[in-house]
Amino acid sequence: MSPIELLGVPAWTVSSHTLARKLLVDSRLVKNIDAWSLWQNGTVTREWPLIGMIDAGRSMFTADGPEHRRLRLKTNQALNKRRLDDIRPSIERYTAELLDALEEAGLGGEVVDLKAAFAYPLPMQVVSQMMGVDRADQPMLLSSYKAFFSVLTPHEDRLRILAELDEYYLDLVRKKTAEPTDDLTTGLILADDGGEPLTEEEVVGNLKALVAAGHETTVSLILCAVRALLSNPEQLADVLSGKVSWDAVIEETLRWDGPVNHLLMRFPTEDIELEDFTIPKGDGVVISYRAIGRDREIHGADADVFDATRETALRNISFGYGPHICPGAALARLEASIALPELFSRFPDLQLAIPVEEIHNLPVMTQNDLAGFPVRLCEGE
Ligand code: PLO
Repeated sequence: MSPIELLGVPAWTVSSHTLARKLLVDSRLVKNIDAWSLWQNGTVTREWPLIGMIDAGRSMFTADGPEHRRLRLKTNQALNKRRLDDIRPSIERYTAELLDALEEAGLGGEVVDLKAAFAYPLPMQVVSQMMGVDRADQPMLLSSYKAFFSVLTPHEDRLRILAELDEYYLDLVRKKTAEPTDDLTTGLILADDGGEPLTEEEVVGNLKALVAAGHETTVSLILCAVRALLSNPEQLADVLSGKVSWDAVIEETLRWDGPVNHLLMRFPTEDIELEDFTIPKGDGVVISYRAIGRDREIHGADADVFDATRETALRNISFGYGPHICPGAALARLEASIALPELFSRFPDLQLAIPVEEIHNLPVMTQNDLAGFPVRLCEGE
């Protein structure tokens, strides 16, 4: 537990695996921003650049307890194993289409951006299909979220983008209410299991959360796995020969270089006494997943090394833990487990076009977002 400052706002960070697991099942920590004293007393306002990460509307992302269960039920059902089997062929098709286009662009040994041409569009295509978002709207959604996450975006633009997204999702919900189709948005609208139906605001909130979380994070998972393998050729060889599984690569990437650096925020509804410290009621608590993945107590003295054969990789909690554990974890793993082997089976000689240290992150505080990923598809002359 350490004090941090988030663009001028004080909070606590949790970087220990064991403590995070303890706090993430503690019902005294809630996600509702109204439990935050700095929000209650007006110190933090809508003018704070990170406000959109916390004041995200009523949804499964911001509710707790029985309300949270009610808000999450449909999403859990839509993302279960059987439903994911249905979506697998689409993921395979999108992957193949993008790889065809990539191959064409990089045919003559030209440098191509693996992010722009492959990792970035793929998860958006998948989540759009699940949610019933038009293909034509995908570029707008991608650029809106890109600007939302960047700390360089002027805050008034960020607030405008969030308002436009709200309007977009409200329109989508009204369209699906008028003309139900076979997608999760319609599923969230229809109460077919006798429970209390979700309100329009709640459907919009869930839709926002699903589209945002469903595309942004998976881009990073795919690219960071490729980066880890290209900078560890002996491990790549073991994967390509079948000695090490793709699942192992995915889990170690989640642990070592996962998509989420920090998750904002939770608030204690009463003082929480830990062994050597008390988290005061109403303070902000950030879970720092990047540091948690490198916790030496769990992963050993070489926790900073990427090792796909590491047994403790399976213990990563990069998708969170407790009631809010990522409902899309299996979908993200499925996407990566299709995208990565397909990419390397098409381009076994894939190589970075710049030194690995020159791959940079975007100026984003909470997410592990790479700016670009220049590669050559085949061995140069
Ligand atoms: C993005 C802005 C939306 O208006 C609301 C929203 C909901 C879910 C959040 C997402 C935002 C940001 C990325 C988050 C996602 C849930 C999981 C994902 C935090 C705030 C992660 C873990 O990165």
